[in-house]
Amino acid sequence: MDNIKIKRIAGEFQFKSKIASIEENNQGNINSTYLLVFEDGKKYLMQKINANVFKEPYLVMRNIDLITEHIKRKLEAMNDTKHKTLNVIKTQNNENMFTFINGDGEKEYYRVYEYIENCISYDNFDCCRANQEEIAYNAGKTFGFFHKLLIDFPTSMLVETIPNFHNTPNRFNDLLLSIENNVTNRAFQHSDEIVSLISKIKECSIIWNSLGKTIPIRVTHNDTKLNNILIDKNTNEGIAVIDLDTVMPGSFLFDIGDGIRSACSNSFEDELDHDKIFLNLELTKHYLKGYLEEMAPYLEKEEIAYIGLSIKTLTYELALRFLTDYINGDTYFKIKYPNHNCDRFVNQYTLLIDIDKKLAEIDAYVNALCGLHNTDIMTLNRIKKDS
Ligand code: GN1
Ligand code: MG
Repeated sequence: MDNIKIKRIAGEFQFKSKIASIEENNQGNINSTYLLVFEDGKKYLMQKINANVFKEPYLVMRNIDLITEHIKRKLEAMNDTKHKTLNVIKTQNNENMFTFINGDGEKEYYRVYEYIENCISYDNFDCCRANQEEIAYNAGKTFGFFHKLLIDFPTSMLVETIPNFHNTPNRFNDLLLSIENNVTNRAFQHSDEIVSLISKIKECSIIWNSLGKTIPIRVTHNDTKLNNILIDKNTNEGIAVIDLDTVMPGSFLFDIGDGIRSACSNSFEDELDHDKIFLNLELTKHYLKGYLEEMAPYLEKEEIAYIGLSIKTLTYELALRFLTDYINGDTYFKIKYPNHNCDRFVNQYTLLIDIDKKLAEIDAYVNALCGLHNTDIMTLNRIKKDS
């Protein structure tokens, strides 16, 4: 998007100063993000919401308003000035989003957040080799704290802005449909892997099929990539959870599984060197320790029991999604080169095979940790009795 258009749209928001510089941020696979620096030194992030993915952007913003207000109230009550949440800048009309009608008569949706200073976000631990373990622990702790802050928020107040987002059996059906349609003639490039994916669907449907039954419905983030945490540059602590577009009713397991898949993989999501693609077990343990220190007392037995499986399931699901998008002709995820989705699929598939080999050790670690940190006697006793 050109700078003239960005400035024209920024003019719709309640800014007091003039834009000094504009820089595009390429981290996300869905929305487009621009860092705006103003002449008075203040910084903001302007985002164009991907309306192909988020069909009802106003409802996304409504969810975000509700949960950020809740988080602010909670932090205030706790006298917590360290943690932060997103702050939406209003438009001149006092709305939380601006709708722009482009030359083709289509609606484009823009919003602005205050920039949170002194923080950094990492795509994965490869970017912070020096203190990986500390950051893994802090990343788990940050999402755990996020869950804890929202534990009393009524799930019924949130709209499911992308229905079935983590419905793994549905994602599997989408893959089958893409193969059937085969619009790009790419469907049979990965037949062996597809056969293997078919063999895993039963196990990877357990969490979804238990949701609302043995697994409680919670308020969840649903996109817990490592780069969705802002980390304090000096202390390495997690300061804020960002990218709140997919906060919806879900399972904590979606967030734990996706968080570890993203953060504790040894490689970026499009790395193709097989030797580099594996789950780092040590980092996984640090991540889990951080998460469970915050959340163990609040988890149901079934949630604890499926933590290992959630890492496998969420990796499986993303492998399905990348492959489906590749076969469909790259209509969902932003790509940087023609085979990008294919490479992302191969990466997640390779990671999935590695995770499978490590599940027993992860489960044993989780069980040991929950015994140690579960301070809620009732929950602890129930876990012991049932296991
Ligand atoms: C997308 O926008 P971003 O990059 O944070 C996607 C996630 C995927 C992720 C994979 C709304 O997240 O579900 O796990 O890419 N978000 C949406 O990199 O589909
Ligand atoms: Mg996102």
